[in-house]
Amino acid sequence: MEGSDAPYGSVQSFDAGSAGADGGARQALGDDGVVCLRRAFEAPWLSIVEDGIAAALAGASVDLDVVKREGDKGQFSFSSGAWQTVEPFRRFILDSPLADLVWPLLDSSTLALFYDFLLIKEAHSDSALTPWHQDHSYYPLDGTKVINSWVALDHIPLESALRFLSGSHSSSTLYRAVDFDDPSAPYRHARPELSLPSINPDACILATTLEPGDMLVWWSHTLHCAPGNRLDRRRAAFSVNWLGDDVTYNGQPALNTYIDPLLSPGDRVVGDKFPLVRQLDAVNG
Ligand SMILES: O=C(O)CCC(=O)C(=O)O
Repeated sequence: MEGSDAPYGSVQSFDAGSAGADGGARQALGDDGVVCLRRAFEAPWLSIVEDGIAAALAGASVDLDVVKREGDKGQFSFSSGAWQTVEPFRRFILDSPLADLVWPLLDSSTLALFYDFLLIKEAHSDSALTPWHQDHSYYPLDGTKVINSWVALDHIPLESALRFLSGSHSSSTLYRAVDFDDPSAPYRHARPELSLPSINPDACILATTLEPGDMLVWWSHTLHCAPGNRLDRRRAAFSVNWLGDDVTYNGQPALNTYIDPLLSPGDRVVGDKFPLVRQLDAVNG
């Protein structure tokens, strides 16, 4: 384990390549709801992601948003579920060490790809903040084995780093989804019966500085947020979301990225859109 990230608590960090990292990292993810795997990807894999970004921004991603908020010099671009049309993203997701780094953390007999998410906060996209939320609030899913693996593509100092409410995954309480564009407006698929997240100012908030290739992994019930990018340079990440063996479709309204019309409530979330990428075989499992 490494580092100190005052004034926040530190996200527990492990060297992705060191033998035995899995046990400690899994424990940290279980305790805190988030863990950091340092040096998870070397430059050649990051360069493949950059090829994917160039292709996505040039039109290969069918779900790309580019937003420039009033008063900001820089744009905020994000894209979801691009792996099916952006070949370098598909290669990174399916051929890099990613799946084998993530699977042991999920404690699941299977690993299915849910979707990828690209986030680019250009220099001085100051107001492109991400409000406190749980990823799970946006998903039409029951179950708890849903994780986000978020790979830093740039040096990310604390001031523009993600923040996590330590242990907030543990009760599996689901909070109401908030609208990222305007957190004071209702999100279109929000469930009004759920409470909005509210963060105690004395709570233990975890954060850490990242280098390109470091990867944060968190549960879909972990509350987190991020500031806008006030830096003079890009702050980008490519994240991939994964499903384990206790996840089923529940039919709640959600964005197309998270829905497969072939699924019915109660179904396992696996198919062409959400492919199974790892499975324990019956003999060794
Ligand atoms: O990187 C960010 O600014 C926000 C990422 C995030 O909250 C997410 O992917 O769920």
